[in-house]
Amino acid sequence: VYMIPCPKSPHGCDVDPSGEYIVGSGKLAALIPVFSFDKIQKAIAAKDFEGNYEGIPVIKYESALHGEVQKPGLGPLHTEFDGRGNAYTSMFVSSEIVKWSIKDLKVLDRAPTYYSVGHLMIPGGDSKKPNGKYLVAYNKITKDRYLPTGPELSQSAQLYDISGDKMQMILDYPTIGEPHYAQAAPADVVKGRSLKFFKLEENHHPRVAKGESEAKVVREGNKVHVYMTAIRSHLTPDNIEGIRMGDEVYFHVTNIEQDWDVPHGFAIKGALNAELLIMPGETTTLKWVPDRVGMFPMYCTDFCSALHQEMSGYVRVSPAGSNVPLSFHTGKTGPQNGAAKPAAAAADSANK
Ligand SMILES: [Cu+2]
Repeated sequence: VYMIPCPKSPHGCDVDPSGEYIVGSGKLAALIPVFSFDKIQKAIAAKDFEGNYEGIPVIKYESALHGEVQKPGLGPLHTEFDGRGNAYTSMFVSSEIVKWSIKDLKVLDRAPTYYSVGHLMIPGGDSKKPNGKYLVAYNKITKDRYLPTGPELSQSAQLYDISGDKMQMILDYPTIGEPHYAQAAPADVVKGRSLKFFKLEENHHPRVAKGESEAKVVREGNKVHVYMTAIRSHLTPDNIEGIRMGDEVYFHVTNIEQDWDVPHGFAIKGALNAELLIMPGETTTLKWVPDRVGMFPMYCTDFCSALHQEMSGYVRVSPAGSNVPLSFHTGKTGPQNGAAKPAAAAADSANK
């Protein structure tokens, strides 16, 4: 490890696409130092140090320096690159984006931001192959920009077209927070590589129910495992009795949909941990420890169709030591003729 001095209070440290130039942005500085990786290597080999800081050698500033961008503005924070030899630095204090040439360190253009830009982003702008067509400025201060909504104001961002010599603002919009190191990529990087759903036949979850006929409720001591399926628009089973105080209930919910964009959710009233969000073909487990006797609604928590609210059911919790047998069924709301045996109930569900 080595250190290099950098004026003043360095904030962002950004490497250009070639890997040779390292931009140090001192947030209180009125210039931007650009260091050279080659020069740093040579300085280390030649032990070109100016002392050490707690045992770490400090490389001489001049020995590591490629050069300084003079009068870029005030308060440089972060730098992104367009892949055409240009760098774009956010200037917090003077509230602008400054475009400069990496090779000769000349300022080429400047565009105001509204106000006080922090991070900025060019798609792939900190990679080896930037897609240098657009730049987004993420601003920290928005006073007077939008309707006054109280002490907290919306943040703002600006989209610039940087394909020409001059930056051109093409969109100005409110955003959330000031996204830090946001990334963007051309759509075709993602398109075609996106999974639409998990194949049910490839689901090897030990508690999967691949169809409603496999749905069941199994007691193992004080642990009750519910093998549940979710499909538009019901849960199977949606009626469970015989859970007792002192039980730990595990809902293993399989979303048996095999279609794109049909996640189901699962929650039960009184669960202290998160609800589930289950992708098509996936099995996910929610642990629930009932804290009182009574009826507890359970329901899908992700809007899945116009009949979304039909995806609900009830669990009855009996007192500890109760002799209410474990039973489950689907789609029946009235009292049953005696307690259905689990196997019979499963067959019953399958026939529906
Ligand atoms: Cu649903």
